[in-house]
Order: sequence, then C-alpha cells, then structure tokens
Amino acid sequence: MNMFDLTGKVALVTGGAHSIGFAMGIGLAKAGATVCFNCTSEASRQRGLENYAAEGVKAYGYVADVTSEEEITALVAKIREEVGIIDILVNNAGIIKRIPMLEMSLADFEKVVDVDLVAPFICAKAVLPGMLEKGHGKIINVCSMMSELGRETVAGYAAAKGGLKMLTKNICSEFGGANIQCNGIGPGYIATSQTAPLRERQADGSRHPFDQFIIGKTPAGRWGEAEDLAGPTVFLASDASNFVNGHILYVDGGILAYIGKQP
Ligand code: GCO
Repeated sequence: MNMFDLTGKVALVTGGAHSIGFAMGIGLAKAGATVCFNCTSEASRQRGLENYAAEGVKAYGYVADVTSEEEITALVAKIREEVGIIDILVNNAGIIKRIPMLEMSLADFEKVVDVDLVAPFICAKAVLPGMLEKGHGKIINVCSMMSELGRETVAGYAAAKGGLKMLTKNICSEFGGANIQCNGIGPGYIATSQTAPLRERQADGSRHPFDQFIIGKTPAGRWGEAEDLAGPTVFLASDASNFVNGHILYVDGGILAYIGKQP
C-alpha cells in the first residue's frame, strides 16, 4: 500500500482553501503530502489555514491570482524557498457563469476561460521546471462533465473545461517521457457552494427541478460530496498511477455512463 504514500511530497492545490480543493488537499495531506494552497484574499487564506488546522493539517497558504503569470511564478519560487520543489500540482481553482449564450458578454466568456483554462496552463508551466529537475511530477487538472457534455447557459465553462481536457492530454504527450504524469479528475454533480443554486428548495419545499434531474441521471442516486474526490486525487498524485497519463478520471457516480431513469 505504500504506493499511495505521499510522504515527503510537496503539493500545491490552487483554490484549495475550501470546497472541492480543500477536500482534495486534506486527502493529499492524510496520505503524507505537505499541502500548499493559494486563494484570492488574505481573509480566505486565514480561513483556509483554520480549516486545515481543524483537520490536524499544517498547511501553507498564499494569496496569489492564478490568472497572473507573474504572481504564480513568484508563488512557485516562494513555495520552493519555504517548503520545497512542488511535486504535485492540482489545478482546481475555477469559476462558472451560468448565462444564456446570447446574453453572455465577451468579457464574461473570456473571464471564465481565463480562470478555468489559461490559469491551469500558467500554473503547469510554472511547476514543470521543478518537476523536470526532480525527475518526476504529477499534474492533476480538475476537469468536469462539461469536458464531455454541453448544456444550456455554460458556454464559457464547457469551452474551458473541454480545452482543459485537451491541455491535460498535451502535457501528458510533451512530458510523459520525463516521468511526469498529467491526468484530469472530472467531478460529477457535487454538492458545493458552486452548485447550490441548482439544488435550492422550491417555494413549496420541493426539490429544484435540476436537482431532481441529476438524481434521476445518476446511478448512485445522489449528488457527490467533495470528500468523494479525495481518494481519486491521492491515486493520481501517487506512484500507484505512474503508468496512467493523459486520462480523465470521472468521479461522477456513473452519470456519464447512464441514459437516465425513466421519468
Ligand atoms: C452546472 C454545474 C456543473 C458542475 C460540474 C459538473 O452548472 O452544470 O455547475 O458544471 O459544477 O462541473 O462536472
């Protein structure tokens, strides 16, 4: 079982102060990794450190904008100085804007693509030199069901997450020979603040129509929890996945495999 052991490894989880990123960070820490995370504000950094400490984890938190190549380059250098060369990068930070395409401004579309696709490129490019120096590395891109499927109102998000799937395959292609594995994790519908609007109870106390739709489309018959992503993250961050590369591991309760329950 020591092929899952991350002792001595340094991990950076972007957006790892809360939600899915935090659950992935906790999973990595419990497997032995030293976890670093970045977020967008000092308040969020403090809350993140408290969240990790409450789980008995000494994490390292930094304020850095993932869309800024300058800030991410400086972050990676600071982590190298304070913690060590990054062995594991989880490109988790992301946003979504649910706006019908004809009402979506170009600025909105570009903002989503900037955070969900350009930033993973910036972060991967910043950590790859250290991984090449060490002779190994793991990059895990948080993709989405929208890497495979579209749906109304998420044009920017689906375009970005589809691109992130292909960026994953390209990093695999370009760096697999240097013992660097780049894979994706594709969460299904996970109960987080980001999906809360899709699960809001109706005025009459009934479930949100989208909530009912997802329950009927998911063989597991439930929304996922952020903690459901911890094990797959440890797997893709560990020696257990050294011959897995360019793969998108869907953690979706089976939704992508299922036509859906007859109404
Ligand atoms: C939506 C949801 C999804 C999930 C997730 C699915 O609006 O459809 O937010 O995008 O968040 O990405 O994999």
